[in-house]
Amino acid sequence: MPQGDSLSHSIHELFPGTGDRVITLERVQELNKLMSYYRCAMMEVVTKFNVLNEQFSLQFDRNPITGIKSRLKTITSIHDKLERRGLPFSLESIEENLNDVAGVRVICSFTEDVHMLSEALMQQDDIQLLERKDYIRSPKPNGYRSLHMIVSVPIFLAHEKRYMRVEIQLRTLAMDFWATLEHQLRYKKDFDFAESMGRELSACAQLSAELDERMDGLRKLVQEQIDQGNGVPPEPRRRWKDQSQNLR
Ligand code: 0O2
Repeated sequence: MPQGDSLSHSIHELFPGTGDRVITLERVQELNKLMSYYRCAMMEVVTKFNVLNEQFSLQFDRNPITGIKSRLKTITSIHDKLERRGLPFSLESIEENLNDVAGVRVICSFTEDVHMLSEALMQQDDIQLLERKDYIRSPKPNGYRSLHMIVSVPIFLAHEKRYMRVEIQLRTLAMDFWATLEHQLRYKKDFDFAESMGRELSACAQLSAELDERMDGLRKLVQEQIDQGNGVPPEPRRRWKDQSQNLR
């Protein structure tokens, strides 16, 4: 096999699903660079949420965030999404047409935390909101609930400041439980999802919404008690180190 062919072959192996388009080494390097910019933007957003969580936990003695997940779309999935939309697979096209190459999912304790965190994030003056979809106030017909935001966030490189788009999904534990299982069930291959199963899933979404409402109600009651001075002062928090000493 001539050298050029073998290079092109191995690059296609590296990025399966990119069809028979010619991919040069230079293009691969540019693509890697773009993906690393998205990774940096994702890290910026994750840090912003970690800082908010830290500050909130100091101020109110509880964590509004129970977990943060982040992911970069794979090259194959970027390629497929552009192809489905009839758009070219190029660096410009990726940046112009895709909002979800970098994704951050923030799992919150309570529904109120979702809205509080999204507002706190948007108050930061380096971040721009490009799109906001509130599937909590207006759930999708199948029952899916989450708050989605597309933001543009600056990353500071050695000689350049660059704005990158990041998709943020904020949801409660109950919303995440439903969405994760729904995704697993719905995306099983070679399986036709019956209408009755769709109705059952939607009923489960309703249950999870009720669970959130009741937990929000409990949280408000606890807060009222604390505000009235009926709270028992919390025991000083022990660190893992202290507890292991007790075990000895
Ligand atoms: P993955 O693997 O999570 O990335 P677009 O973002 O342009 O493709 P749209 O419809 O404008 O399209 O986006 P939308 O409604 O903001 O939803 C995009 C993402 O939200 C999805 O990404 C899912 O992560 C999540 N989502 C939306 N609807 C549902 C749903 O009904 N069930 C579940 N479980 N998740 C949902 P991807 O690309 O589908 O997947």
